Amino acid sequence: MSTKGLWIVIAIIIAGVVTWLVMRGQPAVAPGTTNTGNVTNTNSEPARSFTTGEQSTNSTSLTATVTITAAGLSPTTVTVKAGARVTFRNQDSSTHQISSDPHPTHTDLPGFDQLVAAGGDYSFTFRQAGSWGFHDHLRPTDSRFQGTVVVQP
Ligand SMILES: [Cu+2]
Repeated sequence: MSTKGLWIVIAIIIAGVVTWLVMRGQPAVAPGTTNTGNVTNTNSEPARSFTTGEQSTNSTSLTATVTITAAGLSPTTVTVKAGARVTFRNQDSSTHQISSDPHPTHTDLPGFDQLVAAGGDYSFTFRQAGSWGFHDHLRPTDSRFQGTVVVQP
């Protein structure tokens, strides 16, 4: 008798958990970010007189790179120290324009605004601490191309 009761309780718990999982799973959008890992190390850019062999493991560093692909920016937020140079590398086959917020005036950080041709890159030095939002001026409503550079003092 008590065994049967126990099974009923277990069945109810399982049903509850399954229901909860299903309800919980509904709004969760399946990650549509397909990271095309076709990063071929083509050293097509001109040699740079920039030979720092060390790689910073700090979360805030003096350099950061944001990669632009057809899927969007990666990463969308970078955190660096004041004076850091952030490079926007366009690995997409179309031109993008990295521009300071707000669109279309780009007045938050004047000068942080440049067309980046396919295969090209754009480096900007962030001297002023703050949280600098930016967007792709050619796709101002596409959130995949909106990001933030957090500059720590
Ligand atoms: Cu704009």
